[in-house]
Amino acid sequence: MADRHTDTIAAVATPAGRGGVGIIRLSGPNAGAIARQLTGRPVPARRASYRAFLDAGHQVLDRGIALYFPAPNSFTGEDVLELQGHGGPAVLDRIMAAVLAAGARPARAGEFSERAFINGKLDLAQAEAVADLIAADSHAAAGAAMRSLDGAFSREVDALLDQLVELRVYVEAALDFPDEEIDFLAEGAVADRAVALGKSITGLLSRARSGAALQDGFRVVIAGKPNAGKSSLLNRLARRDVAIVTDIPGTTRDVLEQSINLDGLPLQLIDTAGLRRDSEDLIEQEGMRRAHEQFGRAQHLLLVADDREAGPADVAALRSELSLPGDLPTTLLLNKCDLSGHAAGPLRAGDGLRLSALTGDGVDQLVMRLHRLAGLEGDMASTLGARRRHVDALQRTARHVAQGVLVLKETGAGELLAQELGDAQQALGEITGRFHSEDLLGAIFSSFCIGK
Ligand SMILES: Nc1nc2c(ncn2[C@@H]2O[C@H](COP(=O)(O)OP(=O)(O)OP(=O)(O)O)[C@@H](O)[C@H]2O)c(=O)[nH]1
Ligand SMILES: [Mg+2]
Repeated sequence: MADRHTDTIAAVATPAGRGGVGIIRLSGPNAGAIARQLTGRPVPARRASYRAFLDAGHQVLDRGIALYFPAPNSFTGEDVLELQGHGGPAVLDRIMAAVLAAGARPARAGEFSERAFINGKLDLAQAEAVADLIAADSHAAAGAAMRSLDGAFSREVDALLDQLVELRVYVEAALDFPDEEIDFLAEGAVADRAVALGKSITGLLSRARSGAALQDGFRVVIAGKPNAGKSSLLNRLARRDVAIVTDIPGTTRDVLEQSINLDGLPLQLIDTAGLRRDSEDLIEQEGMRRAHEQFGRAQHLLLVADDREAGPADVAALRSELSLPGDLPTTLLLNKCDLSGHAAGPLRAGDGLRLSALTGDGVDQLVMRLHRLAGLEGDMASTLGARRRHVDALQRTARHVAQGVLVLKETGAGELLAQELGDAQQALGEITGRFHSEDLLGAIFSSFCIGK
């Protein structure tokens, strides 16, 4: 366990604004003494005490409930005090001032959760799940965050970590007894175990991806030639008139971003200016430059084309004509099928879709496609709350394991496998914080809000 903190932190834990109740939370060794000072006498452990909250001159600032949770049975693992007063900014300010005058200091963003982590109350993934539960804006995201807060994700990560360590120990032990190394390599059992482990890691990776998609949203940019119907598609998916639609090519000049909840999938949908080569219009040129900027930030591109002008085989040609990035996953949408007379639905060649943004034909299939692309399919009840950080760590873990198997097969060198397994263990351990650096902690907790 890390060194105990010697200072006591305090913050208003309820959101800014007015409400029936406002809560000030304190954590640290002086919480009990501050409770006594503010309420005139000691506050008993784990019992609601109705008290007056006093300043240093014994003036009554508010009356409310004081709750005291002595260490270690508290959220942070330290002595924690909650003062539940009335939820107005001025009254909470005055209580906060009295708390600070009594010796606490204002908490930084995420500092309560950070202390809970340092004191072993939560692992990193659980601490992040606290923030994600609060941030969740769909029932599915809240459910997934709660499962991770309960430790479901961490348990799976830890189980994989145990297997990884076991395999690593086995390999290292074999290396220490070179006489037996030949047998151990020839037998192939190690490679098989590593392959099986790699599969389990990939399985968890795909579930974590779903969780991250639920949490962060799926960022999709809509692009194509002018007048293809990009803004009409945005409006259709958003189910309201977000963007201006006209029959004048070059209607959209700026980048338009819209957060929508697409049947449970949080989507960041970005409409862009139509792309064409020969524009002389400065505003339109700037619009195209901004469109290109969006490609680097998006996870998927919906390439919209007029069904009367383009066909299933034109993706490559459009890509090069419009200078679209080659590495951004892309779905071709042949729009205005009501005018072309083609039936809406999947294209026979390639994985594009035919639809009509005007009539809505084929849009349901696009919605299903987007769910699948975001990794959200099937049973949402078992989705685990996860973040992009976790996805990234699992990807690195899987890569190291796969690389280890490869070098073992190619060179037969157990040392190289051992090295890759060590790196894999390091990457996997970052998720729950079994292995962490101070930088990592700083980056994670500073994104939390104050009072958490
Ligand atoms: N018939 C038909 N018309 C459509 C369809 N989708 C869009 N349109 C029409 O096509 C014209 C252009 O639509 P927009 O949505 O503004 O096209 P855009 O791609 O955003 O155009 P820019 O912003 O200029 O690049 C409008 O008149 C729309 O009503 C469709 O599926 N069927
Ligand atoms: Mg437009």
